[in-house]
Amino acid sequence: MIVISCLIAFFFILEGIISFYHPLVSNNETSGPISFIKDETTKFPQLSASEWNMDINLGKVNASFIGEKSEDVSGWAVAGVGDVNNDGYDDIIIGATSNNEGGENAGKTYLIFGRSTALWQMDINLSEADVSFIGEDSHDNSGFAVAGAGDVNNDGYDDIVIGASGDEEGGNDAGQTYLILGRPTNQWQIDIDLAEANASFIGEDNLYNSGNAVASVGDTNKDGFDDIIIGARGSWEAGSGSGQAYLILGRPTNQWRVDTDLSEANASFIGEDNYDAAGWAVAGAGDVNNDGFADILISASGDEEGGEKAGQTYLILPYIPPKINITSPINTIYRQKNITLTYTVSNGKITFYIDGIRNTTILPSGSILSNLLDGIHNVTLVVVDQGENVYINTIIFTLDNTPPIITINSPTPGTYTTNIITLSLFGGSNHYWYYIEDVDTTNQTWTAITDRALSDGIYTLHVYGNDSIGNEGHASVIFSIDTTPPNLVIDSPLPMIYTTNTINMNFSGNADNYWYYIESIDDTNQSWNELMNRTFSDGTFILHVYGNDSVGNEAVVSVTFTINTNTTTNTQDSKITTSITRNIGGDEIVLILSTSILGGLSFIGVLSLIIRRELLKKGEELPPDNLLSLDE
Ligand SMILES: [Ca+2]
Ligand SMILES: [Ca+2]
Ligand SMILES: [Ca+2]
Ligand SMILES: [Ca+2]
Repeated sequence: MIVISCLIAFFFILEGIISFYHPLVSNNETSGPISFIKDETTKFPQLSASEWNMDINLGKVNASFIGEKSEDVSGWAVAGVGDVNNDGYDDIIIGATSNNEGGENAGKTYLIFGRSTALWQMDINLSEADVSFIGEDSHDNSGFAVAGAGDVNNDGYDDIVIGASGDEEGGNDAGQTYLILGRPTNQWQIDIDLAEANASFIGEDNLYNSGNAVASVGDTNKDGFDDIIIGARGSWEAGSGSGQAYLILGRPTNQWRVDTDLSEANASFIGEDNYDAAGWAVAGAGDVNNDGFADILISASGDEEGGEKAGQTYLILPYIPPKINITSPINTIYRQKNITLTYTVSNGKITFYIDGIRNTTILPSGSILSNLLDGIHNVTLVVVDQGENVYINTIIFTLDNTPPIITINSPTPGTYTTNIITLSLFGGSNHYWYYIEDVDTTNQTWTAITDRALSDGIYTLHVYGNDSIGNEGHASVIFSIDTTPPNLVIDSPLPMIYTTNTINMNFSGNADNYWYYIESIDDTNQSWNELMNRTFSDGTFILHVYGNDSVGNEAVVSVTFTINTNTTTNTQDSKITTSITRNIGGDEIVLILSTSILGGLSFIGVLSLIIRRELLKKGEELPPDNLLSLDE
């Protein structure tokens, strides 16, 4: 190693370079003798940042840029401007505020593109800059302040801001600031007139000196566009020389304009007192409170709160409160099981609560809330931003997938013996309609009490109802109408004269139940069964037989018969009257059979027919006077 060190020292001495750099050394230390590499195109290899030391001679650094002419004052302001041609190399800018090419002290600004180490060199004349911008008019002092603008139009190319604090478009020394948007390498050129800038901002009034300081402040409002700040140290808006600084928010390319008056800036900050010179220096502060919003630094070097020209520097912490906007669900009643959750959130960390219970997973906007039961629900989204500001948004909504319950009070299942049927309901619906199968061909409008006239038959009534959001309920009932009384036939006794005392009581027909009574004998109705015999003494009897069907329709028939066991009497000429009654169409039809019995079975008949329009009453004798004799 001693030998190697000696060789290194010897080499350095030969080059006249003593101490502040070392030659590139092959890192393949096992491959034999150390070799020294000297790049012929770069006189000075890159400086080693691991061996910084004091008093490095600027004449021995990597590159330098020399003003074009006397009194140019090049380098009055310098800045890195990021990568304005998006070639991967950051670029630099140099202001020569007193350059005269655009007029006396119009100023000029030079842009030098970044490049690989080997391509930098010392003593480059600024006339060889890649790009240059010339002040518009005499005394503009363009290049008094220069800065990278960040990416104000968010196109991937970094942008440039150049201050010309002596510009007079807005008044004597009102100042103007120019924005140059980044672009591909082949679209840059030298000697661009600043009048061709992509945007410019003109000082509000005389002596404002706007553009005396310019800076990118990053993205203060988190809209993706970097923002810039412009100082106007001479502004007298808040008093003579109070100073002012303007914030210009980034925006899309097509929204930038030249000659925008700074009174149209997005925001401005004015000095507290006369001669504060607020805006003397402006800068992006980074994010000093780590809330994600870029912060702003503005100095007022003339401020006197701490004594004459003690100065004061202001820090501004921009901030947009977090906000959640829930667009679905909304405060309404849903007739569905699944609800889509959609929302927007400005910034911050979201926590979900569904019906008051924290949801452990983050539900992205567009998620489906499923398995919700009918009822009232709420969704709460809480967002907390980096600055621990909290915003809460709660939406209450209702699910109702339950159809209304409809209860048909009338008719009830069963058989009715009336042709007028009352329809009535109990239910919670807003709107009902109904139809009766095989009767109604269209839906019928429901009214509170609806009477329907129906003939005998079997019916199915369907009732529908819906609630206010359209859930539809249905109920039905089957009922029948039977108003027809049963047919009754008295098979025995017949309307005749019996010569025996015991008579079989035999009825038939389609009645479900039969009962009877015999006038003047039975005090009460008699139950009847088949094969039932009754014994009579001689005489004439009136039998009334009743029957009904299962639903209670009742019919009655009667017969008058005679018991005569005295055969001697039969030889006498006697007149015996029997009758049989039928109920036909509501009229009582009575057949009267009058017989004259002469000598045993000989028979002379007289038939009488009477029609009466009133019902026979039980136990009432047939008045002979009422008989209409049809004696021939
Ligand atoms: Ca570049
Ligand atoms: Ca840009
Ligand atoms: Ca912005
Ligand atoms: Ca901040």
